[in-house]
Amino acid sequence: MKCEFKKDFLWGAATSGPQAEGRFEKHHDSVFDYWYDIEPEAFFDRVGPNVASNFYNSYKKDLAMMKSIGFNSFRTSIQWTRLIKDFETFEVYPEAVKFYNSVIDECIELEMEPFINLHHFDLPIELYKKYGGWESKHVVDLYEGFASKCFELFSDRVKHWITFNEPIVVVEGEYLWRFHYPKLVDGKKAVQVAYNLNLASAKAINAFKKRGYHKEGGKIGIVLNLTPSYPRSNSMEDKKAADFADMFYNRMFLDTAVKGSFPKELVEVLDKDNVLWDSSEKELEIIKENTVDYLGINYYQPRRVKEKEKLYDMPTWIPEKYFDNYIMPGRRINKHRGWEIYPKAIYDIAINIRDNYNNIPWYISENGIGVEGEEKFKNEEGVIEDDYRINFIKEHLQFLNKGIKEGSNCFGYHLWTPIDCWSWSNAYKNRYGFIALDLKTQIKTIKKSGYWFKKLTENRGF
Ligand code: BGP
Repeated sequence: MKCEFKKDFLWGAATSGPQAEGRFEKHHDSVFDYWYDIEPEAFFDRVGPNVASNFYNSYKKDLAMMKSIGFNSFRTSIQWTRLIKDFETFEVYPEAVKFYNSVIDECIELEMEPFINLHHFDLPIELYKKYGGWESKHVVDLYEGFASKCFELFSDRVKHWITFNEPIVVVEGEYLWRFHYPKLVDGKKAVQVAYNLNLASAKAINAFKKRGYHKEGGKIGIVLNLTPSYPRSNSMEDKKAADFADMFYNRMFLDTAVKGSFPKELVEVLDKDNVLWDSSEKELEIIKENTVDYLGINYYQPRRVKEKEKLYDMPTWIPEKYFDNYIMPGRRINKHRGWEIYPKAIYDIAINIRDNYNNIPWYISENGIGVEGEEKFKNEEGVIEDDYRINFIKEHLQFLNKGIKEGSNCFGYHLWTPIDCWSWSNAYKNRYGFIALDLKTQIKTIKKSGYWFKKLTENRGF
């Protein structure tokens, strides 16, 4: 059966400022810049974000390469730590404005719709040190100021804005599971951070609305990494456990973004456990009134869940008090990243959005497979033959297509990522791109999947 997509479907890929640009001419550090400076051994091969894929210097060539493999859209992010000179007054660095203007203009010139994200885990370290970062409502207001400055500077040309990429990762990485600096385990703070991130997104949307950018054709959304939660069995206990995981890891952001309120049952549990966030009527009203125009969904892996079996003996509150993760026998796995491959979940997401989230417009903002040691697949012409990536994309597109045919309002598909880029602590271990990067020489070469993608976009399917 032909897997065909509509004419105006968006095709492309996503990266982020901190993972692509490099730290060239950047005067402030993000939490990741700082973490690398103080603990380089935490990063694969001790490679940090200093050069990344050199997008700051090579964006013109890079964007042209992306165009050459069929992109009609592209996502990156504006780094708070590059643009803003003074975090309290929102004074900007003129050279940063020039850089982002030029990236945006280049995208438009090449007819690639720019999707611009405002936060990809890259909080300024100063704001963590001074105020506790996302634990602080003052930082929420500073973020709103930064977002407003971006709208003011670029919204004449940028029509697709994104407030946050994967806010739940800030909560789990920094406050629960210790995979991002400051690597805390603190349930109470985690929950407050989740609330503050929701509030920050709503405040940015409010600012966008108030200044009338919608009238100029602008749209604002959020990018969430959804991990559909599947219970081990149909038992009541397993299902209840999966529901809780879904509530905490997905709906805590999804419900607020689309419906303007937190899942009631989640609030009750957090309250009962004495970890509920500090909130005010006024803030909850802002969250209620400022929902998104569209969603970006990053989909990599499902979450398999079973009822709590292990004794809960954590010194602090964690959501895993109510469920255990379940290693399903026979699951398909990407051994390089340790993530399960389960393409059908993309269909389940499509139907969930159709049925439970007002069929809001959405797109796949990330999907992809990170593979280590791809050079060994190089053919005589020097092209990496990444057939596994082509197959991975095809399988996911088939399920996406089925969801669209059944009425889900999905308008695009972006791969993670256009050009192999730097990852948060895996650095350049696993490669995700359509375009390979030679880290030493910074030479960029289109992979087989890139050539294949061009054909896919020309045929609008396969
Ligand atoms: C997503 C992030 C990306 C990217 C991707 C791949 O969660 O939004 O920034 O890094 O995952 O994951 P990783 O780089 O950890 O392999």
